[in-house]
Amino acid sequence: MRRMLTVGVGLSTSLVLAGCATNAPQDTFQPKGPNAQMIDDLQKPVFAVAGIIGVIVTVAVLYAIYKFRDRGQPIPEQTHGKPALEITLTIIPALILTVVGVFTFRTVFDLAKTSDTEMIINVTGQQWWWEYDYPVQNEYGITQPIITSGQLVIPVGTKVMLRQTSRDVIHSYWIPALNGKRDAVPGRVHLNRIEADEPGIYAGQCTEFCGLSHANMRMEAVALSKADFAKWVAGQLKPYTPPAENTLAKEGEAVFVNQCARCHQVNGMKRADGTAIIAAPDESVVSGAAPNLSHLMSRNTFAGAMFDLLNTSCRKDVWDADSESFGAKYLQGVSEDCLNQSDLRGWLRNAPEMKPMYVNPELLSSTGGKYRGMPYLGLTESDIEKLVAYLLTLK
Ligand code: HEC
Ligand SMILES: [Cu+2]
Repeated sequence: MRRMLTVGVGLSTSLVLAGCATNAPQDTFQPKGPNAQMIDDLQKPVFAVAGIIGVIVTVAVLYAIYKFRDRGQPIPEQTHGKPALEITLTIIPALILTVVGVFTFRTVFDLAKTSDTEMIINVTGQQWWWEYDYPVQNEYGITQPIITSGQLVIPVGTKVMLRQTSRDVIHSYWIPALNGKRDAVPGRVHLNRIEADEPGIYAGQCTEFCGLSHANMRMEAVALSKADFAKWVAGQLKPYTPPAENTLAKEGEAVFVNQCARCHQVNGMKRADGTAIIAAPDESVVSGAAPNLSHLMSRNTFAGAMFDLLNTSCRKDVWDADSESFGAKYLQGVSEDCLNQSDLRGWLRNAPEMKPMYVNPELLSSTGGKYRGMPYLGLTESDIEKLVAYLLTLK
């Protein structure tokens, strides 16, 4: 009995302690914006009420089990019904639930409010990354649609409406510091409002099981001051600058056109005869999409925010920056000195080895020859060298 008690107490204590962490970026109890704050304001009192009731009931049950345990005593007098007690015990929970219900409904409706939206971003989930496209919104300088992936960039203090959908299976978008989760369902558009109070990076991950790399389908919201956001927009709208002739990057561009451009769009890239190169990922990938790489080096993670594009020290510099200096650091993007060479090269060498993806040739017959994710391309080390030089120009 004693040993069982020790083991039980030990196990439950370690379970509770396992929940303690100073660096917990996906902690639901640390809201960083009004939507998440509304949820927090509801969950804390409800949790307290439920907790107190839980303790009272548990203690009462344990007491009754101990006190009235069978010691061979005679069966007590049997009675039927006690209306006063039964009515009281019905009314009290009903009252508690009514109060909780009123506040819950109010929060649910407040969270669903979209009439005061200030910015719209379309969010599309697919195995196993998120695409963001910003429709034209002249008031933010978005004079042409912007397409990016992995990191959702938003201005602080702005009510942003995410219009979510999916290209394949059901995913769920959740950045705990900014709002609750909302599913992304193929053929439907679900609205999800977020707003961040302060500049910084807010982490999240897909929360609807969506296949092999579900656990690697992460996302980050990057909040910038309004001035920095305008700079980011301007950067995303910069036209394509082909690498200079006779450089490694120029050779990399040629490799890219041969090996990558069928799936990955780089806006403004042209053939020698001046015609635009348009990717057709729908011919090779089940979801019909691959990340737009036009400004790859402006984000600092890749492949569903699973890997850093920045090396350890540059990453620390950006992620640990205070909210004053964060924006300027983020906007520097990834330079050659800061590039996480090993992960990017590893990705080009063999993507499915870095992130599990269904690219097994035996499975391709079931998907009409299409991949779920980026396949192994059998590139040579010299091609990889050239590609890295080229990708570094995609600022
Ligand atoms: C068959 C289509 C296909 C081809 C060909 C392909 N990719 Fe990809 N690539 C993808 C898909 C799909 C993803 C998203 C994978 C994920 O994040 O899970 C991706 C992701 C990436 C990423 C990460 C982008 C981001 O923002 O997360 C980079 C960088 C990349 N590919 C570079 C390349 C390069 C360079 C080539 C050519 C050598 C190439 N890819 C060829 C389909 C392809
Ligand atoms: Cu998912």
